[in-house]
Amino acid sequence: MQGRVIRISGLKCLVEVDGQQLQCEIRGRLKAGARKTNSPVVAGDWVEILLRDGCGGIIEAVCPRTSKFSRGASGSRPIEQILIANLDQLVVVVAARQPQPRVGFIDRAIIMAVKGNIQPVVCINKVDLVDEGAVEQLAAPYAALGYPIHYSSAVRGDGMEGFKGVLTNRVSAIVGQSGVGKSALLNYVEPGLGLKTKEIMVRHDRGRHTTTAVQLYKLQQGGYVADTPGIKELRLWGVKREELEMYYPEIAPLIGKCQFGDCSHIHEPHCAVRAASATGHILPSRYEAFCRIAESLVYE
Ligand SMILES: Nc1nc2c(ncn2[C@@H]2O[C@H](COP(=O)(O)OP(=O)(O)O)[C@@H](O)[C@H]2O)c(=O)[nH]1
Ligand SMILES: [Mg+2]
Ligand SMILES: [Zn+2]
Repeated sequence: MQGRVIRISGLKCLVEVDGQQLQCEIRGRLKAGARKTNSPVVAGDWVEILLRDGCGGIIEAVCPRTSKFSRGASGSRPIEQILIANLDQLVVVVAARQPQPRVGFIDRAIIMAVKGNIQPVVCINKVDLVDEGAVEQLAAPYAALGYPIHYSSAVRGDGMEGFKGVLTNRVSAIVGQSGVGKSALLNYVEPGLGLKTKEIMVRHDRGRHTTTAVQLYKLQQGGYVADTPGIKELRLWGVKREELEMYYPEIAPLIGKCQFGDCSHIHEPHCAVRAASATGHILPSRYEAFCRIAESLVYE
């Protein structure tokens, strides 16, 4: 039988099979290959299960993933942590203020979505806290690049029907810094969820193993959505330093136009990217985020 993994915590796995939820265990040999990816079975996975007499089942195999949202796991060893698989879209939520938007976070989330074959969508929440001009300024770079953008206030209700529409009949995950309103947005869409807002992150072991339980919720209007709590830092995974430029649609067309073929676009003379950012063709905030992210990556 086939089912979709709804939640995984430790060795226990909740799988939806024909509309029923089933507690499953993971076959030992699936875990053996886990060292490199850390993620043999993740929420969103389609799995083959064997029913057990009595109750529950055993996950025998994981079907190939059509998309995945990953990050570099925390800790010093570089390993991939797949947060969720088989998503149609990644909704990157940013607050107009409180907390102050971090361009770097938005860019990293978009990069990991594109890399993982997922459509990124930007949602600017808490529009009730600022004037229209400020919202437009925040949205401008992403609108210019053609990413879908939504505006919302989970408190005042602006844009909430539209937000609901974005999720309908799709499999989505919501990411964003803590406090941007992810849980509040989902509670509005599906009041039955009763997600806690203002949640406090639980950190163990000096913060190295931040819990990142991801759960997929089924929506009444059709579709699934996952809340992703506790992502403070979104470390890129599997993006080489020299590849980063391809994930910036405003930089990619300039590849090959710098004086040096291996230009890093950070300090070299006659750099087409630096020139474009000096004239405003590339927005300064995006260029700064590019430089900061580039410095965190290694050449291969
Ligand atoms: N003013 C305002 N506050 C909001 C909005 N959405 C959420 N909040 C508040 O922001 C805080 C954090 O929300 P929460 O949903 O827990 O954020 P999360 O950490 O991203 O899940 C809570 O106190 C919410 O009531 C909004 O659109 N406008
Ligand atoms: Mg939350
Ligand atoms: Zn350059």
